[in-house]
Amino acid sequence: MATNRTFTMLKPDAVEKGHIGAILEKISASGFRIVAMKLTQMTKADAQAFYAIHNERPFFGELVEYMTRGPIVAAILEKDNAVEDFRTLIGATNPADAAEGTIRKLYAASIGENAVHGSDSDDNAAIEGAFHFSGREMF
Ligand code: DAT
Ligand code: MG
Repeated sequence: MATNRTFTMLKPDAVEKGHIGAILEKISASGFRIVAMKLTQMTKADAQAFYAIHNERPFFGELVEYMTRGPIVAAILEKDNAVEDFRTLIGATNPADAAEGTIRKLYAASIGENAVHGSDSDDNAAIEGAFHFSGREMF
């Protein structure tokens, strides 16, 4: 059964450039309710585990370096059809291919540093949310 939650990270580049407020404003204006949220920094082991599905890819080392170089904003978001609607809001993985008005089109520099994460399935939304938050941190 489809759930109504997704998981997101505002990645280190978005935090470094001061885009937290603008991105959260866009997320809220698009009808997502914040269920959980914190500023945190992933360790190398965290990033390797979170992105384990990509560990054979040529960009894996760079991805781990990037995701651990500074703080991120981790959040769980609630909305009808949350996973799919949030993927639409963030746009394509490569900002060069992202639709006008999407978060990646507005704020991402490159495919490697693409500003924001969005879960790609309901199962992964639950796994990724639980990776970052305990039950007492979800509201
Ligand atoms: P998404 O974040 O859109 O779900 P993904 O799951 O395929 O994309 O990849 C995870 C992250 O890995 C992505 O946000 C940025 C990085 N990445 C993906 N493809 C890449 C590539 N060809 N070169 C560099 N980094 C890449
Ligand atoms: Mg993905």
